[in-house]
Amino acid sequence: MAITNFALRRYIAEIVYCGPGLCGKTTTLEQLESQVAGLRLVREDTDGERTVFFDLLPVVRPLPNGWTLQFNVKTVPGEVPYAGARQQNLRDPDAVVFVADSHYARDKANLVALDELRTTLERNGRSIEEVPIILQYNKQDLTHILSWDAMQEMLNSADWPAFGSIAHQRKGILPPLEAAMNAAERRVLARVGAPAEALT
Ligand SMILES: Nc1nc2c(ncn2[C@@H]2O[C@H](COP(=O)(O)OP(=O)(O)OP(=O)(O)O)[C@@H](O)[C@H]2O)c(=O)[nH]1
Ligand SMILES: [Mg+2]
Repeated sequence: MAITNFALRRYIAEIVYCGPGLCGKTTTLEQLESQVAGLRLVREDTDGERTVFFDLLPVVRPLPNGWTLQFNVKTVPGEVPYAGARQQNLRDPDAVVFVADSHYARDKANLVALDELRTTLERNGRSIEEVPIILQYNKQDLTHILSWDAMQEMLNSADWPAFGSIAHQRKGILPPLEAAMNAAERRVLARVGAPAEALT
């Protein structure tokens, strides 16, 4: 949700990581935290290793006009019982990274999660077509994975930007975040009617 804080000269954008349970959303944020200096991951309620409400990683990017853009990068729990938390955390995202599990046995789980993302956004009065979506095909290190083409055919009829990753090895996790940040930045600056120099 785009917010403008005039006192801090800061815009705040929200990037939400979705995907089926155990696909690697929290691992992605944990590894991003250890990769980029100054980032601090906040874990809001966990059940063992499972996310119950959300994980939050604030990332700040300077803008040319002296303002800053803060991205609140969040994961939502992927497990079926936590639909309420997903609904709350997906009220008005500026970009979504959909993390898919590349293991061949998780094909249905990916489809169910993507379908639920679509209906959750709709219940919140948003259409998936109006939200920038980035796909992150995680667990590329596993032996029994679906091919890139099979993943694309299954999940990407909309031709969203797609990246492969091995989150626990810190591989491939920056490009999806960068793509989401760039999309969210364009969207936020357009929505808040930022001064022209902020867009240069
Ligand atoms: N082999 C492999 N394992 C991974 C990868 N990424 C994450 N994992 C493992 O998958 C398990 C689940 O990862 P999490 O990051 O907790 O998954 P999550 O998507 O946050 O799960 P929920 O919060 O329950 O929705 C952990 O044991 C991770 O170490 C990967 O790229 N390859
Ligand atoms: Mg998690």
